[in-house]
Amino acid sequence: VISVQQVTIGGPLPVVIAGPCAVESREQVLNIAQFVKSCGAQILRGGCFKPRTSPYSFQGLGLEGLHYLHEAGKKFDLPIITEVMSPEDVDVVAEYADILQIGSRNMQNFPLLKKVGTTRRPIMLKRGFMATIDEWLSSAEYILAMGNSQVILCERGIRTFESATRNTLDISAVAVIHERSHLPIIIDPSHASGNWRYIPQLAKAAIAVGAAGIMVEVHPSPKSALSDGPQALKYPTFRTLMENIAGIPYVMH
Ligand SMILES: [Mn+2]
Repeated sequence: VISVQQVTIGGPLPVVIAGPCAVESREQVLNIAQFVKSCGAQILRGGCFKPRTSPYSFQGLGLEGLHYLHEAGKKFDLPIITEVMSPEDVDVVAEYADILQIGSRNMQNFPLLKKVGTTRRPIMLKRGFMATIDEWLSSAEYILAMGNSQVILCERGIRTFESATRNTLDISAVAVIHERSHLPIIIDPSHASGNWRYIPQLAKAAIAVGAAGIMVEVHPSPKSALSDGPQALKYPTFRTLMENIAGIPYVMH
């Protein structure tokens, strides 16, 4: 069980982490933070250092974005999570972010794993989209072995032959992790599906299977989002999702 300020991850209730794929401006992240807080989200997400498939895509606001995210978290009393991409950024990101995220593409970046293992912040380790559960747990060991016991796993879909969704959500990973590990596991239906239409159903499945929570991308205007617009939930959809998951029986593992 991992505690971040007033939030407990892996405790008796599932947590909801929500926010934009990328911090695009101060106004954007303040607006989204206020909205997701009003719906009951407990943690604010936002990408500042973005690992994009193309070098010509928006790369994130970097440290400037982190300051906006930090301000929004403070203002609306939400712990914040953001991705750190390189070992040299770890110290500054750990200074401002409450949880550090290791992205799917960096799951086996061992120098980065060792470096975040030296911080005192909880680490959310996303599953590599080509990684087995064993490889994922071995990566978690890199962080644990450095003395940081606060590791949160995040299943975000794996690459399969199926092309109807961006990735294939491996819901069975939750059951396997519950058997093999003591670490809490979160589901990210946004990156798993790549399509906002499927997210409410996958989020409900995540709660029902006993995941410690979900992480979803929310944007007031997905069409103008600088990254991952097709999978961003509009405000009304997110609010409905929050209402719906509140009624799902949750089995703690
Ligand atoms: Mn994203």
